[in-house]
Amino acid sequence: MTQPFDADLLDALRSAHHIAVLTGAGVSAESGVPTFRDALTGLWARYDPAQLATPEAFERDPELVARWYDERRCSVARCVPNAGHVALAQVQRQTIDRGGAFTLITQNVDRLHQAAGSIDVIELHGTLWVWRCIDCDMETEERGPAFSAFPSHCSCGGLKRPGVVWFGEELPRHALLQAQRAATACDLFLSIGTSSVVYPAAGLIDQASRAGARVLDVNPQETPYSGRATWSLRGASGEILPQLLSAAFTAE
Ligand code: BJW
Ligand code: ZN
Repeated sequence: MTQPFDADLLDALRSAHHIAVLTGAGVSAESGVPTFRDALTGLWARYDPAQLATPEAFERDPELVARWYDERRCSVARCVPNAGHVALAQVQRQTIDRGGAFTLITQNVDRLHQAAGSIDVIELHGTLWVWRCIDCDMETEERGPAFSAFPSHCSCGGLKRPGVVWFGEELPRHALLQAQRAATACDLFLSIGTSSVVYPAAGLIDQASRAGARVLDVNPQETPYSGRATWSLRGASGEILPQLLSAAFTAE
């Protein structure tokens, strides 16, 4: 059943000059991609994801960390975008078609937004699909089957690591700058499916709000920002976003 949405929210979706969106792992949950904090199941259950997603973990045990990321890469390869990804791609097209600006910023490493048709996606935490040699920095797109050796090696002999951003590492500067510009320039900011605890990404919500944007938070759980959002919708993004779109664009 479609829930009633605040008329101001529907109006903001239809008329905002610049919509910026920050997504997190929750957006991909309904595609079967485990959220970051739920990514360790089965044989991996005894590890803490925050301990594996560090350069120190890779230095200490490159085989273990490379295996974890390669398993996640192969599992994401079997996933397809869900209705939440598709809805965000639609809002982007609609906003651009009416002459507005739209910026999609993601913390996700699965590229399901791009698979759903979103364009110019800003990837703050890199991607599982590109691996990089720790010696010569050569990047390779890895779309094939599971690696046969862990860690795999570059032609120069160096170890290949996933092209994601680990705790303690700097985010890609250009991507972060673009994201911060959008957060401070937009008049509507959507925070979707993120626990909002990992910085600097989580800080974008406050930056947008301080710069005057109205903020929508969509998450089945409370987040540190829910109380400060202009609108807070509790539920799965794959259900709420299509309903929101249909309410905004078919009830005019
Ligand atoms: C649904 C749903 C459904 C479920 N629908 N929703 C300031 C203050 C405090 C600490 C720091 C700070 N600045 C920096 C730090 C340190 C650190 C940090 O933030 N630590 C905190 C944990 C305390 N940050 C960093 O280290 C960053 N680097 C940095 O700042 O560098 C500075 C520097 C400058 C110059 C030189 C050198 C350094 C790097 C952060 C990198 C984060 N990387 C990861 C791993 C990527 C690879 C991988 O996937 O393994 O990115 S960590 C992990 O968290 C991943 C995610 O992108 C990120 C965010 O998680 P996300 O997306 O929010 O997922 P979850 O699982 O946490 O939450 C899912 C949500 O979905 C939940 O809320 C559910 O309820 C919801 N959900 N189903 C909608 N159907
Ligand atoms: Zn190399």
